[in-house]
Amino acid sequence: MELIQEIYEYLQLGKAKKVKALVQEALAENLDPKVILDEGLLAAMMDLGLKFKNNEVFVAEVLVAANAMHAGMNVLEPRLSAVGAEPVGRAVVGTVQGDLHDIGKNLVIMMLKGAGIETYDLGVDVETAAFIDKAEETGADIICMSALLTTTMIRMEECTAELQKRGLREKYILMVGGAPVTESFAEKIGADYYTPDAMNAAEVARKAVFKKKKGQH
Ligand code: B12
Repeated sequence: MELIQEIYEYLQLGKAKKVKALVQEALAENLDPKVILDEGLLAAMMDLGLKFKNNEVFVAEVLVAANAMHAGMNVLEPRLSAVGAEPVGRAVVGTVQGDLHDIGKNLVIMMLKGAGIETYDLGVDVETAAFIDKAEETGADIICMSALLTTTMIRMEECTAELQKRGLREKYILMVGGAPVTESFAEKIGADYYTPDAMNAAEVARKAVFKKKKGQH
């Protein structure tokens, strides 16, 4: 069976060790890391998501698949995040309070690192104030918030309000994303940028930091 197809199938079965080994094998065979990610790991996770939505699989199965996804992503990370010497900028990244989904957030981190942006991973279930506190502490340029639940997206709006309250709104580039988030939602809550995927997030973040450094934020 083709390696990418095997990665796809073993990920859905939640076989972390096997997925890890297959991703290593695929890299050894010089397959493009981006293809391994998109057509193997991500395609499997998205299709499993559909099955979950249709009640064809249970949370437990999605959870073991997510573990397998992490195992594969850990192998890919060094290849996707080849960082230059001097960071372009800094970002704090986390999943909002009440939300435990971290696969997308981890991908955003990988891609930001790849774009030369130093990242601080706040993890999941992060209180709004903690995003801002960490940004202040680390001298970050960007705050990146990820949400996968319609019930937790509200935390992003809380962040714009809290930044305003602290007189810091202009100091930070606020980026939001995650499956339920849309461009119009981002606009409505006063965030600076939304992108539908991690690849674009890195590009947009890079450009936004350059603009900010030129005083155009
Ligand atoms: C995996 C998964 C889980 C795993 C999470 C494991 C983990 N470690 O992350 C587990 C099993 C724990 C889980 C639990 C739950 N889940 Co869930 N889960 C999913 C699933 C199948 C895939 C999510 C995922 O990882 N996608 C792959 C990543 C790569 O995509 P992504 O996160 O969207 O990220 C990309 C972009 O959005 C973007 N991006 C992401 N973040 C950011 C941030 C910024 C700043 C930017 C710019 C871009 C960006 O870049 C990423 C890469 O390109 C989705 C289905 C789906 N289609 O989304 C449901 C889904 C999100 N879950 C759902 C639900 C309901 C739940 C539970 C409530 C289920 C339950 N009954 O317990 C719990 C909630 C737990 C909690 N409090 O968070 C619903 C949400 C419905 C809704 N509208 O709110 C979904 C949509 C499934 C469904 N259709 O019903 N889940």
